[in-house]
Amino acid sequence: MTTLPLSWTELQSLTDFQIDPINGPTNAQARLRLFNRSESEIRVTLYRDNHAWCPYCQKVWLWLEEKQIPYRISKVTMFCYGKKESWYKRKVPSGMLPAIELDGRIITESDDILIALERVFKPLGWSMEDPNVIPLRRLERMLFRAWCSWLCYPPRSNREEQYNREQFTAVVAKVEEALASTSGSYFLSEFGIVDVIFTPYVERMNASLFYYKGYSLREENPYLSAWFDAMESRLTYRGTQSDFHTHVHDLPPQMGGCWENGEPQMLLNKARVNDGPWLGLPDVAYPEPETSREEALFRVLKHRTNIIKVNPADDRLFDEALRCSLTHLMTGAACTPPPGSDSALRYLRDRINVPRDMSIYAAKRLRESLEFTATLVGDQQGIPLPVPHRRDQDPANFARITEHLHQEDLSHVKDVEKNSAIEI
Ligand SMILES: N[C@@H](CCC(=O)N[C@@H](CS)C(=O)NCC(=O)O)C(=O)O
Repeated sequence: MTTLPLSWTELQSLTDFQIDPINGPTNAQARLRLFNRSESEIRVTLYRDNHAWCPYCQKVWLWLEEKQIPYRISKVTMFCYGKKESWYKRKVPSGMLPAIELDGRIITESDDILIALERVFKPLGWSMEDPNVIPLRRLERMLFRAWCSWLCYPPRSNREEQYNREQFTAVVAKVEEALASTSGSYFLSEFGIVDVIFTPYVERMNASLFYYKGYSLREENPYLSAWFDAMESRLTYRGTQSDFHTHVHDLPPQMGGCWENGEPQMLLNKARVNDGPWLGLPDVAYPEPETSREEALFRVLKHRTNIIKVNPADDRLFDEALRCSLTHLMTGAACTPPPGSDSALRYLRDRINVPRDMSIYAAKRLRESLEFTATLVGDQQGIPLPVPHRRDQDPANFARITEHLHQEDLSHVKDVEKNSAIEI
């Protein structure tokens, strides 16, 4: 027994999810952050990528949010998913992210940015150049290098794979030691700059090693586990936090490849991240907010025209299938979508991005409903996600985003084929 899909108007009445992007909690959608201060106080613009994939941008983003510095956000395209904006290349010829404009001066390189910011706005607990911080910054780079050696090069033998794993876990042991040496869960006696520096890559290591190597960083290391929990107690971190599905599919083009080891645990983890169930994965441990379904619905409603437009399926067929999934999301009732819509639903399932589109639990709930609804009519997968690039995510495909691009960059928009991406 299945129910009929609700209309868009009926669905609309089921959510009043609202956040204040400017003064409310940290969120990926804001272009202005004021923390209840006046716009005239703004001295900083942060240039970061559209999709919140860039780890070095997350570092600066988190710092500004923790310090509650009023700032503007200007979003730029990364090479792996589209054409770099020419106005940005005039400011930063390399096109690299992040950059900030501080009192009219452009600064690049995330560490230099943090040093410049702390000179003006005071450090976040400890300074980047504090003697307690410097060795921990070095340790973070050591961990990064060991992770790259294991993940980003094809091993020539099982022995080499094992060696790379041991090299990585040996550095993790040093990280555990550093965390164990303080009284709380953070790297120093309280939350501060070192936690911000470790966050982006430790989050990406947790996702990628789970998926490509069958190794669960967060579950296998008690001090890192407590550190993740402590980070998740902060609304700032939650607003920047991504999930396993997003990271494992955005990292390969950024890193030049991620190599899976084919071990049984890895294969199980990979299937779980791709096909669900997504609730219960070790990418998040704080309790699910009551608003997660309403948030997912709100975000889909806001962008539904584009979501339907970019889906490769026929618009009317997908409109109905999507309403079936959303009906399931909000009522829990099974709603059979039109025959042949299973691959279209999975196409969307695979392209929900956290935190760009919605927060982690909202995305999990939406993916579950898309998958549940698709299963009612078949097991066809969507068009696979590309690996060497992610031009399926080119923001030029999304009218709402292109409105924000500078006029001169609109010239290539009409050349972009309809068929590829979703940004919700
Ligand atoms: N050392 C630089 C590294 C920055 C970096 O590698 N940025 C990448 C993104 S994570 C980038 O802008 N790549 C060009 C692109 O993807 O468009 C820093 O710390 O800021």
